[in-house]
Amino acid sequence: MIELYTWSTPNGRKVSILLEELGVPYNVHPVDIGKDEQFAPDFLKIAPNNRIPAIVDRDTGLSLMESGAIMFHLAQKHGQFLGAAEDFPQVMEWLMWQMGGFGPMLGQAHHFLQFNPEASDYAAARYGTEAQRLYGVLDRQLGGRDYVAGAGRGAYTIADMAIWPWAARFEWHRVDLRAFPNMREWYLRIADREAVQRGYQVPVFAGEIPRP
Ligand SMILES: N[C@@H](CCC(=O)N[C@@H](CS)C(=O)NCC(=O)O)C(=O)O
Repeated sequence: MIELYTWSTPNGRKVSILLEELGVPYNVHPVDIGKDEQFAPDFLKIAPNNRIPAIVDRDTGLSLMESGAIMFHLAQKHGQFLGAAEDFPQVMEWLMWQMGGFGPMLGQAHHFLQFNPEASDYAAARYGTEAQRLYGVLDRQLGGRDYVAGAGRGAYTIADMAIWPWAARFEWHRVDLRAFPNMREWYLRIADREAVQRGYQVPVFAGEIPRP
């Protein structure tokens, strides 16, 4: 049994989507970051970086923070969503691209474009331009493919599940997904999955998935 500590954000949804895709049982522990619950001493014991998501795997006693590490652990444990053996380096490449770029840069875009757009023209331009660049990178990767990693048209893996919840905030990034047609098709393909629809609404219903 997995204990999932999460909130309704892109990083949190990565793990709830994967758990739904795996179909494994899990208990949800909401950590409302709007109320600073991520700083509670009990949560710190599980997540030393004070951020969601985190899990405790009760089968082994392992506690883990960092969504990429959690996803890799769960996918490896259940032998799913890592693609074929020869796909593995590319799955990691795009998972790391999300962890190092598509997540952190777009997280800054949320602050400077969505929450405080008047604060700094420089910051808004910097993160707005970077968002457009990252969407362009993904759109090019998805040309002629169904999923980001894997041979041929690709395989649905944790790399897609890591990137997709961030793409679901395209409106906050001031991105018109119609300008990135390969990515839009990929986004809608994943949005149509029932497991994704369930995982998106963990731990609380947060409105319908945006459809460009
Ligand atoms: N690299 C971490 C980032 C986690 C992260 O930034 N989580 C956000 C929500 S999406 C959070 O907990 N924010 C609380 C805060 O900023 O205090 C991961 O991928 O798990």
